[in-house]
Amino acid sequence: MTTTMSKPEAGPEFATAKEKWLHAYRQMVRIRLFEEQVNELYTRALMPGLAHLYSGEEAVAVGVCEALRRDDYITSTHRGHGHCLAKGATPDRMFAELLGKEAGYCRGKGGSMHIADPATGNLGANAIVGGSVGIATGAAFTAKHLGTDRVAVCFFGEGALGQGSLYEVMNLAQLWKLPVIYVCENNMYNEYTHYAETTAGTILGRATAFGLEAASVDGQDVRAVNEVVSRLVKRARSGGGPAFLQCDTYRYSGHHVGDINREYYRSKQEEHVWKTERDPIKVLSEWLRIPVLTRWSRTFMPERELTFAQAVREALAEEMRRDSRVCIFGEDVAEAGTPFKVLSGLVEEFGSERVVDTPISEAGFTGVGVGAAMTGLRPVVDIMFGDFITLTMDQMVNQAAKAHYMSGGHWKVPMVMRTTLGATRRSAAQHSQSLHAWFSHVPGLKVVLPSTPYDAKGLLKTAIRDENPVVFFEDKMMYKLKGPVPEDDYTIPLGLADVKRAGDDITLVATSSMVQVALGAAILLEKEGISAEVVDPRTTWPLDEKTLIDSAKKTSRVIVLDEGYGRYGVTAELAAVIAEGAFYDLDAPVKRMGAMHVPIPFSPPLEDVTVPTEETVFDAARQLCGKG
Ligand SMILES: Cc1ncc(C[n+]2csc(CCOP(=O)(O)OP(=O)(O)O)c2C)c(N)n1
Ligand SMILES: [Mg+2]
Repeated sequence: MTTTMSKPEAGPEFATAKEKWLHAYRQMVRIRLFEEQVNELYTRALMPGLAHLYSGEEAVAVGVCEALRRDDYITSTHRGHGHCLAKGATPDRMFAELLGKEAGYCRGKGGSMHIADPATGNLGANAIVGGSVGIATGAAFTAKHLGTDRVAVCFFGEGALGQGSLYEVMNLAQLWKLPVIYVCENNMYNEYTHYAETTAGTILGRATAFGLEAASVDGQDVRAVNEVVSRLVKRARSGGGPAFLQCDTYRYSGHHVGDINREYYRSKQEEHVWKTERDPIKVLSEWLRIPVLTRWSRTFMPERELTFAQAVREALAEEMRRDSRVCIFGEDVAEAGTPFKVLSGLVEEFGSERVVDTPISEAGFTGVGVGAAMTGLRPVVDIMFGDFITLTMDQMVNQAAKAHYMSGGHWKVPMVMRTTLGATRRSAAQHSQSLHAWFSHVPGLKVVLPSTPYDAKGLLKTAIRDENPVVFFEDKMMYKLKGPVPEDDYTIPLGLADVKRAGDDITLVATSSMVQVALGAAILLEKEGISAEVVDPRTTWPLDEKTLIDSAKKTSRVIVLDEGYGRYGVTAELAAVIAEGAFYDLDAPVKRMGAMHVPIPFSPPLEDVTVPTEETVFDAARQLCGKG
């Protein structure tokens, strides 16, 4: 039977059902081939940053976007190439973006995880899990408010079910009858953790609780996805309100390209079944009775010194052995040992009762950490990227930091938050920030910034033994840095600066990763006859003002370096302390060097100029010493 099908407004018209599904087939193959190219570029080290491949999930993006008009909105995720292409983006500009080029969709400033394309209604991919649920809901609000019949689709992985903001916006969307469809791509894994371990109750139950129209569908069957989404879109366009769609699907490769195959969380057998029996392209080709056109992705394999990561792990292991109250909460901290592998091996020794994998619920598990600390445990809460501390702010600032003082000293909160800072991984602005100044600003929190493996071990052990909250920032670029670390049970007091190199002509006060930069600059300066002293405060609070001021008085010239933003940041505070304490001994104003006041760009050449380097510090120091 021949039926006339049409893609709503601005899309191609299809004379027959077969034509429509051939078009969908091509769209899926296009996405698959695109991802294969990404994989190839990446494995040949031609692509910066990280990419999360969509291979295996094509039927969801294509099934959904084929039910949308070009002017409808979508928001996407870190695994977003398929969404962008299905909504109408072109591969050339996508590749340009992935390579950090001016010709890319975001002029190279966003990269793989942040592609946005206003021309096709794509409000943007987002590297924060659950980060775009508000944006999609807001777009639906605009559509309704302006009297248009546009709808918004919010794509997210089942990992985002752990984020409270999803429930806040679903409540609003239902109360206000907004034309938004929440599409949950359930590929069963939150990185390396099965969703059954992170999801209480049912997925759909979370939407029906708010009265949303809710459905689930085989996400490998593009026709089934398209049919149900078309119904939900029609309903939303005509004022029927929001809906929630669970699409069961599977990702074929590692969590991101280049990720080693981690067999402990899913078996080769499971992968094989999905790839051979449930492949979305195969499913449709069988229905169309055409041969499968795509080639399949290849397998993605691509005195005692310790690394910084090993030193952190050793500190944790020693403290966990010493004190059974010490436990770890966080995303993928157990078998995976975190994406940076910092915690590898701990769950094997201490068990999953003490090394606890959590849902992607930073606010939730940080809050649990605060309560557990108040009632007798000593939790170490792991926030994978420092950028995600934004999600924990109330728990840290209003709860953890206040409990001791506001209870008249009754409560103690012996909790450590470990997280990362630092740019230069081509990870773009939501995975590159150094936000330690925020916590340094809050009385009740101590803030630690280790710069060597030795300091990392000694400071972390002290932090875990502290009776109140400590935030411990690790620069992710330093995890592989090697240095001497004693096997002994040593600790380093918080609030004690360290002179990392003695000098006479200029003081470089530097924190975290900037200590290594300052030491490199000091070697360059030495060749110019300038003797630089490098002072590392090690903690921004408590702050060892005396060591800083004494060094400034000795050398009379100071540069303060920190990877956080220069404006209103740590450098401002340190410079003020030195100016107040050593004013009459200074021969020049204190110079500050930090990250430029821009979101950290994805594009490698742009990213490279946003943070101080050995060369820029060298130039600044020469100038300050009158040799520039
Ligand atoms: C708020 C936040 N927490 C943690 C992460 C680190 N992270 C990136 S992807 C990911 C897993 C996401 O799982 P899911 O939502 O199911 O998407 P999938 O990768 O399976 O497509 C995690 C934990 C993040 N990007 N954002
Ligand atoms: Mg998932």
